[in-house]
Amino acid sequence: MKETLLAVLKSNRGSYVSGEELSRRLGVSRTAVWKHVKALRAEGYGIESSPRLGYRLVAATDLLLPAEILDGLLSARLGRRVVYLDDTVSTNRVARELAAAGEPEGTLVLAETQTGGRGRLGRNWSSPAGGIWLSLILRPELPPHRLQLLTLTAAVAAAEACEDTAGVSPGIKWPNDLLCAGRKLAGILTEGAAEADRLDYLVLGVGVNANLQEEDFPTELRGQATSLLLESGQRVDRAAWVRKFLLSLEGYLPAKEVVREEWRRRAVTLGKRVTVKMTGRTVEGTALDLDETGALLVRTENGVEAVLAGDVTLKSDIKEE
Ligand code: BT5
Repeated sequence: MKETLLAVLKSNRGSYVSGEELSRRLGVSRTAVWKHVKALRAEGYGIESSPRLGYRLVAATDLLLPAEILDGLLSARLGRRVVYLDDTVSTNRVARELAAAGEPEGTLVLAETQTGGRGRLGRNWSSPAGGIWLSLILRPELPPHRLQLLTLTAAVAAAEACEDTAGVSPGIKWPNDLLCAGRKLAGILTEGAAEADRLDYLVLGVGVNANLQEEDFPTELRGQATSLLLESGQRVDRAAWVRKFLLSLEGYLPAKEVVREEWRRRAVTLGKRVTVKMTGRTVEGTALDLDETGALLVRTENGVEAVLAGDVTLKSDIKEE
């Protein structure tokens, strides 16, 4: 009912629709229409009312409500079901629990804030209001050794969404960072469960600093982190960002070859001197390319090494001859 009311108001955006017409189209009393208008206002929709003219929608909500994501969503499979949470510990955690209980591919979990947002290796991810904190359930038919490609695919799709909706073109630092002039704009955390050599599910967690001001970041991140708002000077339509991300990602799945080309085009790591910290050891050398599994190829003193997981620090801007 509320959704239908919203759809009618949206299709007449800016103009009044009389209470009488709304009650006729919805098949409910005018008092019931008024109750739903109040509920929509509580969700952040700007709806003006006039005793003579009726109701009109003047401002969309700022929240990432399912109705906002679904309105204009062009992807066929991804994001068709949205689990929306005002506040949660971590959307990845919720998505993992849902996936383990049999939730199908494509379900999207979104939260306005996270109290225990996670980065890789148990690190924290700061998730104040105004960002985009999402997790997507995938059930890809990919051999486990090619899973890294999905993180890279998500990074490319996220970069495209930033370009499309905010005019911001981030670079990608292997494997999962979206950067603007060295500051972190977004990160990706891929988690999965496998049985033997078959993958049961994969949860793709994406965190984007969308409409965050410098003071929204904890002090230790200021100067290191950036947001779409800080980069473009404008607030981004977060729902449009999510829709574009889902559409781009769907187009690249299951990790098509073209992803590696798109990734290379945005890479800030290739051709640079890097230090890669892995569990237990560190590799130094020049980042050469990605291999077909998404591993980073690094030329070291001992030859070329394929790095599957690790933290990259760029040593300098010296290009490889
Ligand atoms: C990442 O880890 O970059 C993965 C971040 C994934 C977050 C999403 S949000 C939705 C979903 N639910 C979750 O619980 N997680 C996912 P990593 O490469 O380990 O980077 C973590 C490091 O980035 C931290 O140690 C901080 O230094 C820095 N950091 C933390 N919060 C940040 C933020 N909001 N913006 C920029 N940098 C941040």
